[in-house]
Amino acid sequence: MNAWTHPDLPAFAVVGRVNMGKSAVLATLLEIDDNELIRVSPTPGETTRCQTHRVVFNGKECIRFIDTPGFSQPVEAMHEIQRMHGDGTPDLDAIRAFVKSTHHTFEDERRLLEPLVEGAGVLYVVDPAKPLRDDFLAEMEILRWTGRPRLALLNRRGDATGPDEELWKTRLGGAFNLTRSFDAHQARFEERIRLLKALLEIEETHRPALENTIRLIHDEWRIRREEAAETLIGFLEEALLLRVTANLTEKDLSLESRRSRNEEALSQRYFGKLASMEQECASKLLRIYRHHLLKVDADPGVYQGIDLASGETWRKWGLGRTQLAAAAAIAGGAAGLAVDVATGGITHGAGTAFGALTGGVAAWWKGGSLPDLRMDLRGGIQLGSGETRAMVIGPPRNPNFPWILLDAMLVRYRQMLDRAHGRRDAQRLDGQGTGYTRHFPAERRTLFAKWFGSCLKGKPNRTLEPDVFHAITECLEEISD
Ligand SMILES: Nc1nc2c(ncn2[C@@H]2O[C@H](COP(=O)(O)OP(=O)(O)OP(=O)(O)O)[C@@H](O)[C@H]2O)c(=O)[nH]1
Ligand SMILES: [Mg+2]
Repeated sequence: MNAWTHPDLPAFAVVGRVNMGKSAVLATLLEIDDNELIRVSPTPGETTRCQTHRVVFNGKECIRFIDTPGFSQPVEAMHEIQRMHGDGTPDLDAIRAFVKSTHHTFEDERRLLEPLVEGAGVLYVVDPAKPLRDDFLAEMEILRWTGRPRLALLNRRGDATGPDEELWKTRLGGAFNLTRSFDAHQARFEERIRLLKALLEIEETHRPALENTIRLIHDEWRIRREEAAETLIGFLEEALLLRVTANLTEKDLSLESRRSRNEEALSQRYFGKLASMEQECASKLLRIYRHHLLKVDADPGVYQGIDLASGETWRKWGLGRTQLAAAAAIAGGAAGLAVDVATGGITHGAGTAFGALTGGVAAWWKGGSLPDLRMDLRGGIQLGSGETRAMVIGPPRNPNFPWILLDAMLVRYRQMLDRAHGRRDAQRLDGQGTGYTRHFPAERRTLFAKWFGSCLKGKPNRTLEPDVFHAITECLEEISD
């Protein structure tokens, strides 16, 4: 019975010299960032036994890959196979005899060749920046003798090219059915699909199974994008509806020093909650895309930069002033947001004059510490023995705010898609970078302006939601390219 392969399933063994990035290639291809499942490490000889990784859809295995220990003595192993075989070119039977022999000296080679003897195809990983020495040629020769379908993968580290690059290509071209590049630290979805399609080209026997697998991977990717879009909509709605409340006595409110302390504390709470919502949304995206090592940075302090006077903020995030005004105008003066844009949003002075209730917090904003939050004082709440009033603080009045929230998430989404699962270093998604909403077509801008406006007013427009969902999905697809 075969230990590594099954006649109905395409199987590929990832082979090559120790430390060439075999495990990293597999980890990126299969989106496994867990070192317990695939050990990727700068220490050579980390993978000491073959290990199967199954790709399963709906409980059914579609394709399997086998991570293998690296070649450690290829030249000696090649000579041994030739010696055992005698005259002529060794074939699969000769390799089988070598695998079954009881040499202690060639343990790695015997282990890594076992899946090939059982029928697995070959994914041979090399770093073309390395000098092409005899031991690499010996590896290629042994793999050629197996007669199995063979794909050579150039896993270049960074931009480094070596003096033997062309020679590598020539020699690989002679010993393999196909040569492709795949950067285990950079490859994204499209490159992963391209690699699978290359396997399709070399493995005739399992063509339908491979085609089906590629279809399933595409379908699953689309489902993920839809889940991500739903997550984003949920987050935006929750964030725009967010209000924090404190019950204050008349004294708390009338004494200027107490009042501003309370306002400040409440604003801090508001931004703290907002940051945890961002954190939660980004964490959900990470789960959808199977990232465990990536972490999220959500800093309540970033919104301190939401200042209408700062051209930098306008340019970096969200829509420009004219775009915003246009979006709002087309949205049909959807009260709240549109009014802000028409009257208060453009200049700081007009903004504070417009919102009578925001007067108290405007002071910090001028001082650059916190943006101008919506504030409301509701009377008549009884708390304990004394009369209290509820101080409610809501989203920043800056009409750019919803766009900035969306942009920060879209930037994180892109940062996440750019992260290859084969990497093992720490990285944080900070959402800092040039946003995308500025480039939205006018129609999409108007749609979002309407929907944001409804959320900011506390009444999310449900009838717009299908269109918003569609628009976000479309936008995530654009970002993925
Ligand atoms: N920069 C960069 N580093 C890489 C790339 N692929 C692998 N590495 C690094 O190279 C080292 C070895 O990678 P592994 O995937 O463990 O190599 P391996 O061939 O499985 O090694 P063994 O199992 O020990 O034979 C790790 O530190 C990887 O992070 C790459 O595409 N770019
Ligand atoms: Mg390994």
